[in-house]
Amino acid sequence: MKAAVALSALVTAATPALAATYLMSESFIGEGFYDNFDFQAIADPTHGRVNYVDQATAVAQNLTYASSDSFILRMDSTTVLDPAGPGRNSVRLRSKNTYTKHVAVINLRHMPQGCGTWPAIWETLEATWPAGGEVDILEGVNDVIPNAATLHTSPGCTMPMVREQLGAATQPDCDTAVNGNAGCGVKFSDQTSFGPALNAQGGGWYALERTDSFMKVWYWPRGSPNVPVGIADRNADINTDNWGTPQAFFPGDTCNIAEYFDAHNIIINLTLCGDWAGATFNTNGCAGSCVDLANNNPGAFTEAYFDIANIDVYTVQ
Ligand SMILES: *[C@@H]1O[C@H](CO)[C@@H](O)[C@H](O)[C@H]1NC(C)=O
Ligand SMILES: CC(=O)N[C@H]1CO[C@H](CO)[C@@H](O)[C@@H]1O
Repeated sequence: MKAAVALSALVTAATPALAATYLMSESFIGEGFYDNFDFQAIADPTHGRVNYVDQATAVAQNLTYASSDSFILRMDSTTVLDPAGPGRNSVRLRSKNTYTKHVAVINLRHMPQGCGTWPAIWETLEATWPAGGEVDILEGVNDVIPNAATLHTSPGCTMPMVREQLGAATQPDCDTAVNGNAGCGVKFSDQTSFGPALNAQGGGWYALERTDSFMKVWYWPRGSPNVPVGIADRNADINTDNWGTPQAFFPGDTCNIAEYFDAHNIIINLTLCGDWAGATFNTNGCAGSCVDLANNNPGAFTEAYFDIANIDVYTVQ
């Protein structure tokens, strides 16, 4: 194994022509989220105990809040719900723009935590799902660590189980019709990549690089000595070749990335219970009923919020 790693390092060093330099094309900070994302007041497709509200409601109830250096997105944590009525108010945002080849850097200070919560930052084109593919950058339920990054596709896109990444592949087939839409996931090696541990250290950075021949997802904890040059300073240009081994690497050898993935929106959503968080609530160590908690214990959701410092999008220009 050691020889193989050394060889690939040599190959990389010998091919500077492939250097992946990107320029910042968009940057979302504070109020910028209102200009560049739509609020989706839709029924939760995953049957969660939430009620996605529109922008006016979110602002009026302070479920979203923008300052000069922060954007907060949370679910309601004060209301006891009528069990026969709609779910807990929450927010689902979708970027106005779509992206193909790009790098998205997400600087998170805090992510939603708590039993029953199911937060996600991901990319897809909902109109053509699953034909246009789905890339989950940050997703999980019930505070279970670590984070997993996952692709979901139409039939015919697979990943080798062993590849050059820090995380561990969970299964090879990205097809949504296989294994109950588990997708071809990669569990991160860093246990601080999700939930309370992420929040305790002040968050960190997630980055997705999408090209026509591969995807990579990196994660760097706040304060890590490995945060690449240009990330914390938000440089106008970045070179992903200098970022080291990613947590998740999705090569294109047995999955034609350009064919399986359309131009994607960035989506940020926060649901409760439902198809995943509800189904695994007890096995994930949460007591009682997820829906009872969601209805009757608003105080259980005071930590169920994203605090996003910025999302920067880089493209090849
Ligand atoms: C809205 O939320 C922000 C961020 O959590 C907080 O600083 C502010 O005080 C809240 N405003 C109101 C009116 O509660
Ligand atoms: C409720 C909701 O919109 N859930 C979506 C959140 O994000 C994941 C992707 O990680 C989707 O699969 C869910 O449908």
